[in-house]
Amino acid sequence: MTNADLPPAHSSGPCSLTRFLIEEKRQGRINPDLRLLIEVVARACKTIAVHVGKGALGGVLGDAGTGNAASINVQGEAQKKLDVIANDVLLEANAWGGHLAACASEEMDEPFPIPDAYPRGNYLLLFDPLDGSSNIDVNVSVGTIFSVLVCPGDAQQVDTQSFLQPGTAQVAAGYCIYGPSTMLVLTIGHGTHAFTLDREQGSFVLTQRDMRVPEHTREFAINMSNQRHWEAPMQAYVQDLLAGSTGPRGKDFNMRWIASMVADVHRILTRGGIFIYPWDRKLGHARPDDNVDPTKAGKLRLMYEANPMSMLVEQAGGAATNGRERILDIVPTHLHQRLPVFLGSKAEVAEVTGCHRAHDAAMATQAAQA
Ligand code: P6P
Repeated sequence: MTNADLPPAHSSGPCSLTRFLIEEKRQGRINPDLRLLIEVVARACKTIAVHVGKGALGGVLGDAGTGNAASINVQGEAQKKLDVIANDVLLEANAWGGHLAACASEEMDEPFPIPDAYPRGNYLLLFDPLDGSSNIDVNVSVGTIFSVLVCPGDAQQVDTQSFLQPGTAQVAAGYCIYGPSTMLVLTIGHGTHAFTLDREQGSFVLTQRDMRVPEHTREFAINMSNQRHWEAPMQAYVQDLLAGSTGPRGKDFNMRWIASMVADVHRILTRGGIFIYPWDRKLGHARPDDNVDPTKAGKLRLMYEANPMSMLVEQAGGAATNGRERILDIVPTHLHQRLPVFLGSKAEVAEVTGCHRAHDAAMATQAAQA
């Protein structure tokens, strides 16, 4: 831990998440309800970490559903038992505090309004309760991703439309990664900060204040098995990476792909890199410019994966686009909308986005001359 990671000089000893949030409140950066929301989500993540950590001993591995009937979520994906457990933990933890109007989850078709038995607050919580859950059965890091919006209008009238706000409207975002250590990475719009769970004390402790993504990188993260399904600018960009120092980029690149967005993004926040899940035709995705079906324009989801991760990365000095435009500027039309994702080191995101924009411009010129 370097001095930069230590709490402000006037306070001695480790800085817990609670102390950090109180200091942010003193700076006028957070109000009591949002502070409560973040503490509740952090506590729910500690509960999820216990379930994940039990592995086979907890009887929580494998698919949800009974007998041969798999449980399929709104994404058309087979749910893992831990997907359902994590979702339930987050819903129960947030139901009674009075800070939320409603929740929305990757695992639920429709938003979950706070039950009438409890008071409602002005915040909306969106989450992917257990991202990368296909990795659980092989003991690879997974995580919880969350995003916080303000409920527009009357909390008693909350509906799906209430959630359809651009990523720039987020007031907080974060993830909890269940890895060799359990870490909470959080932004409330004033930098991106990392907290490590002290398992003896049961509290998250600030271990990295103001994470920074290096502007340049030699490391890319992508699932290369989809290469034949990509559009032309993506093919050309990756070919240049693979050509290394003998090609137009003039430097060699390394590749990583954990297939758990939280783990790949955490590496990028820690040491730089670019994370890419581009549009591809493999799963019947509509073309990025077709907009025929916003739920098919990519694999990753906008509201509870791309938006929170983009806020965290931008707050750490990185960038995030869908190959054409800034992710946080996208106005959503569907709660479970998907999109291509390019995020990480700012110069590398600019490079690949430039490739896509140049391709589009050339196609437009060609069409105009036809
Ligand atoms: P693939 C996990 O299912 C996830 O949504 C992300 O966490 C991850 O980056 C991606 O999908 C992995 O996708 O096609 O490589 O399995």
